[in-house]
Amino acid sequence: MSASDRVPTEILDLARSARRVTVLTGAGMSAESGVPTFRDAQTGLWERFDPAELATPEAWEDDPAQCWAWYAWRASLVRRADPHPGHVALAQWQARPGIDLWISTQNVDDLHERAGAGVLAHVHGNLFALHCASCGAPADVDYPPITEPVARLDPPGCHQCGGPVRPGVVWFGETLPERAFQDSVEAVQEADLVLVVGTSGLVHPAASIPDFAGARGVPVVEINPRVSKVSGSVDHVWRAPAGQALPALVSALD
Ligand code: BV8
Ligand code: ZN
Repeated sequence: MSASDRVPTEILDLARSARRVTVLTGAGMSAESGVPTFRDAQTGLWERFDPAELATPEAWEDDPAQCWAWYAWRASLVRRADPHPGHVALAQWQARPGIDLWISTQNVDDLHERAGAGVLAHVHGNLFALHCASCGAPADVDYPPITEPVARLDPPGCHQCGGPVRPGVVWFGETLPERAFQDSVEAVQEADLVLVVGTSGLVHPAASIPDFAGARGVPVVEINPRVSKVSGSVDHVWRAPAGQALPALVSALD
């Protein structure tokens, strides 16, 4: 079966004629690289914790050492993960002559970048952008290189004020980086095709970004093996994993 046979015809036609493509990715984009999605049950030591409770300022205030240990574990998972063919396909599409392709991701990992793609926005921040929780100074330290989950790790001290260093991610209850959100909305409004890949559509305001396409009649395609909160408001649904759908789509563009 050729690549174009594996791609739904209407989606392939849209992709072939698109010149300005905006791709919105969620945790499902990293799943086939072995980075668990937010909704997947946490494994091992972190199994009994709800990520939505750990990814909060309250969790950090209550117990910085537990929170820092969770992020050090997640950083070690990302570091051991490799971009999958879906990440590579997006980078290849982005490199095609005459194509503008913007990626806005809810993911805090760097898998898109490590596949060679440029990322317009990390709307929920970046796991590796460490900074001081007290004075905001960028930190010149890194997560400890752990290979197994550790229940508690004291966060390093800021080299400027001694305050605790935190991950550069957006916690629940924190506002999104204004620039990242606005750039993502503009990229959706200027696109002639929007792909929404691997997101449950549960977390706001990121989940509302695809809506800005619909308002202007820009076709929106969801790539997700399961139904999500965005499924009802997109134009085309492709029930397939990102690591299979995106390579099939990009290799069928010619
Ligand atoms: C905000 C960084 C203004 C951290 C994340 C009460 C108080 C305060 C706020 C709220 C409140 N109640 C509600 C809110 C708003 C809240 C929110 O939306 N809550 C939800 C849960 C109801 N939002 C916020 O707090 C945001 N800030 O609103 O500020 C404000 C301020 C104060 C008071 C009020 C308002 C900030 C939200 C950002 C949270 N940070 N990440 C970290 O990573 O540790 S969110 C985190 O979860 C991820 O970044 C991601 O965005 C989200 C998970 O969503 P998904 O990416 O969709 O992943 P998920 O696991 O859910 O789904 C995976 C999907 O992939 C599935 O559909 C699956 O089918 C699919 N899939 C699986 N495998 C594959 C696949 N798809 C393709 N291929 C595959 N192989
Ligand atoms: Zn500081």
